[in-house]
Amino acid sequence: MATTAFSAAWALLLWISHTASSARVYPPNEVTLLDSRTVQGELKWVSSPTEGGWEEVSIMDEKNTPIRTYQVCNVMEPNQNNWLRTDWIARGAAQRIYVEIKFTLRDCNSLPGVMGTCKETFNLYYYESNNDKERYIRENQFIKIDTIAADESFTQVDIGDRIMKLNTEVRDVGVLTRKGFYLAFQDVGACIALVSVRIFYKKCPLTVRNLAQFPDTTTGADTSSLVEVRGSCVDNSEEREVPKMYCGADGEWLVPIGSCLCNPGFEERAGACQACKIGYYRALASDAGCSKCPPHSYSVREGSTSCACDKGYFRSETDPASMPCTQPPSAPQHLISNVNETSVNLEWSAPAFSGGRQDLTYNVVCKRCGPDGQRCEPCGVGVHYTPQQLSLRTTRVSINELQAHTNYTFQVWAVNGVSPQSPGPDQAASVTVTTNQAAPSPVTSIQAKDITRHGVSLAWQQPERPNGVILEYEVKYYEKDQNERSYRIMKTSSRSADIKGLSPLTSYVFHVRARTAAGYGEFSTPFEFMTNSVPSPIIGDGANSTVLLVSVIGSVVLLLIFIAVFVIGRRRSKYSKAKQDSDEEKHLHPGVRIYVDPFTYEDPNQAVREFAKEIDASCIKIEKVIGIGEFGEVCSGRLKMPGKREICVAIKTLKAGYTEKQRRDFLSEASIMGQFDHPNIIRLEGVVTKCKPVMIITEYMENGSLDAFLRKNDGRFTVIQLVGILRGIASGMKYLSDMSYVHRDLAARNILVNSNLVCKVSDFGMSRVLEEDPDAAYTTRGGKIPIRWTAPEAIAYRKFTSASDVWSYGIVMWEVMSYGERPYWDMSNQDVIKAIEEGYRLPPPMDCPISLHQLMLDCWQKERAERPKFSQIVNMLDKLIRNPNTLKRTGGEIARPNTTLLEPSSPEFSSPLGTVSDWLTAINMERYRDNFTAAGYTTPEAVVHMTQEDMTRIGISSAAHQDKILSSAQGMLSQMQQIQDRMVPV
Ligand code: ACK
Repeated sequence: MATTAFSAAWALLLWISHTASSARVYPPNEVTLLDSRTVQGELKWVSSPTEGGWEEVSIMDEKNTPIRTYQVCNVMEPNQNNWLRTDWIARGAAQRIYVEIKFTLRDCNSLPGVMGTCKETFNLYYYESNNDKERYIRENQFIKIDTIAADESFTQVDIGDRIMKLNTEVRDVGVLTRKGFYLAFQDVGACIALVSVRIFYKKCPLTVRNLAQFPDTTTGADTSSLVEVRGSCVDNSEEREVPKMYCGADGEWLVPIGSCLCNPGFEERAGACQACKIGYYRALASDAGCSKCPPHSYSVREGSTSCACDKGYFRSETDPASMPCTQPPSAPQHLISNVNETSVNLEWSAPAFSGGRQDLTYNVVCKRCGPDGQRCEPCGVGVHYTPQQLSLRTTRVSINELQAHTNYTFQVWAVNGVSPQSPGPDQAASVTVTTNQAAPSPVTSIQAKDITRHGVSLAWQQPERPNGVILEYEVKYYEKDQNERSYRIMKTSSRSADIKGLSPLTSYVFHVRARTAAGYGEFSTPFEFMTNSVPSPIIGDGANSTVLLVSVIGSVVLLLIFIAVFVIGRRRSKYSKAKQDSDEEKHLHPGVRIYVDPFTYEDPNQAVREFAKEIDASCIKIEKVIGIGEFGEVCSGRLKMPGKREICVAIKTLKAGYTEKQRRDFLSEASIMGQFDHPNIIRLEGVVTKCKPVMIITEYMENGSLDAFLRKNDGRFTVIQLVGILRGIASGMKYLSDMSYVHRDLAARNILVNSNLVCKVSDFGMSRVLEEDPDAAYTTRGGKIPIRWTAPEAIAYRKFTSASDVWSYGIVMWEVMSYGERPYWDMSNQDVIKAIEEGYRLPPPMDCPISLHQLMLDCWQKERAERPKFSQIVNMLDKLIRNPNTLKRTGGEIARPNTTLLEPSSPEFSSPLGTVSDWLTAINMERYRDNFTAAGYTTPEAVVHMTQEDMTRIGISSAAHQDKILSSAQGMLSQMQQIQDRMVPV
């Protein structure tokens, strides 16, 4: 047909000019299924009608490559219906396909005489099929994709101006389900040239993000669907968090999540993990990148995860890889010794070379040598080191309880974290000393035999450390009422003495001391008893003074009553010796000095001279104020006594304008402190009284008071560390109670803590105790008392004893275990007194082992005689430290309670949440564990309902033990009920 041929010729002319230079490069996120321009040879698509409709026309581009096009231009004839159908196109992985058609289309207005017949659109169809060779597809089987119009049509004038007229239209179709499809173009009377047809689908192309590789991923069927893809870590990397991304419908990756990290020894470079270079390392996947080997270390291969130490340098197991390699320290320097009878003080200075580390400590080795200084052997366990023998952080140690007149060699070893790795000899300084002659230690264990109206036979043990041959013993005795104003002396070479000529029914005090060539030892602690009213002795060997007192009354009936009371008392009390009053306790500890109240001195200055060393003010350097005390500022500073090392000290000052009474009260603390010598009591260095300001100098405690220290370190310590703190305080308090000193204001705020976590009891001021303490409140009797820390009998009628100190100690335990919480929180003092009176006690702090809370409850027994002694508390804590399993069981978290949440006091309280075994251990009845298990009582719920008969039935015959277990079970039951009551119904 003439019109068609004409039209096609100029349509193609235009197309070649436009597309000649276009290259066949597709976007990376498109996968082409068909491109008509790349087909070699004829396309041979199916035209209908076969004649006069779509016609395949080959043309050449400028590179002489043949291109296939289809044209139709029946614009002058009405009712055109020309179909062109492609070959079968395999769908592949695609679910949604895109059809890109490039075509030219003639503007009907530019053609004369075609009005009514010329069209400017064509239709696009598809048909899905699994059959790649459909021969005949009916028109109505095709599904219409769209009617396509030209964005640009052209006229004769346009051609002349060479204006680009090629149209590009893209349509998409989904969801495809069959293996392939056919496309069809329907012409209804337009003048069209199909220049190219490209069919493609979209994918998200392979990519690497955050060191994870994501594969080629075909987009979803829907235009809005996202396909979730999991990435895999690139070589030499590992997953930190699962890497994921989403493939969007347009072939873009979206929302990267998670990542991979390069393995140790590798670092990220250009999206890959590359090995660290020689001389570099990377220890952890979380480290930033490869780092240069730290000083004194090297790496010899690529990809190192650590650097080896240079020869002669080491790293401890806990040193991080980034730390330089270090060396053991050199020997301590300037080791000097100072012999004091059978004690030796060693002092030294730090090694010249620390090895490059901060964890320097010292170990002391003691060897006892023969008279010629040869044949040395280890000193063994009898020797006592202060503060300790091993892992010393200080540069001094005091070694006590050595043998007199003996040669010793001491070595002080400097060690640090790499000493164990170093093959070379350790570095030590050594010194050889000879101990001096020393007087014997005090006589202990005095016993009275054959007490009569006028006499007594005494016997005693040889002193623990005689330090030589005992030449004789001296017995000093006097009537108790007379004090030491008039006393008598008796000497004997044996370990007994018959004392005669005493007055009947009179209390006497005896002291015994031993003498060697070195002189007299100290007198024993006082031994007291009363003479009889009957002429003949009635009590035999080992009688104690309390029982003797009863014998004096001479009433057998009374004696029996006493014994009965005593026995019942023992059965009721867990702490068997607790029956004695604190005043009596000192008799159980012969060998311990008794504290002297400085206010009993007529001239209190005399007490200061006796118990406190006067220090020259020029030896003291005040550095800074650390607090305000009742009498003036408290400072820290340095003390340098002639011939001694400089030490850090705390300095309490007496402010100017003081009265004589204030001066006396201020210095009374020094007179009291100066009498004490114990590692858990703050040590007095001395006083300055000869010039102003008057000062009290004590050892410096780096961590200040315990309550503030605990609050600052909330939750940072292990239970064992906390029990260690409590053990120290209990040991200091045992010492004070052995000396018959009653503290009256034991509280965490009055405990000081040094840099080694050692706790020391402080604050011994006599007036201060009740006047200055901010926690002390006036009672109805007018005195000031720290109510929350004080035992009920001390609040009610001022009965302050070591047993009331034990109550306060229980409160300190609670403060320690709760990291400095205020006892009884914000309850008023009146409410506290009332709650205690009604039998309520503080509950266990959070995570507090039940064994410790049990000990607190014991300290808070209403009857003071039922409370444990400090010696028993120390033993109990030692036992807990030795068996840490007993500290594992806690009662769980108890929230900050109101009054109703305080525990009702139960002598054998135990948490209902524990096992039967734990409970038995907590109440010291673990011996019956098997009886309970065998009888099937395996849960606390079963135990709480047991009766006395049940106890007998399972083989617990002791009435005392039955009582104890039943009362504890009762406590458990009430605890269970309380916990149920506390629960909020949901
Ligand atoms: O809690 P702190 O730091 O510890 O504040 C008070 C303050 O002085 C007033 O008493 C501190 N303090 C008292 N004695 C000593 C001492 N020996 N070593 C260190 N600090 C002390 C106490």
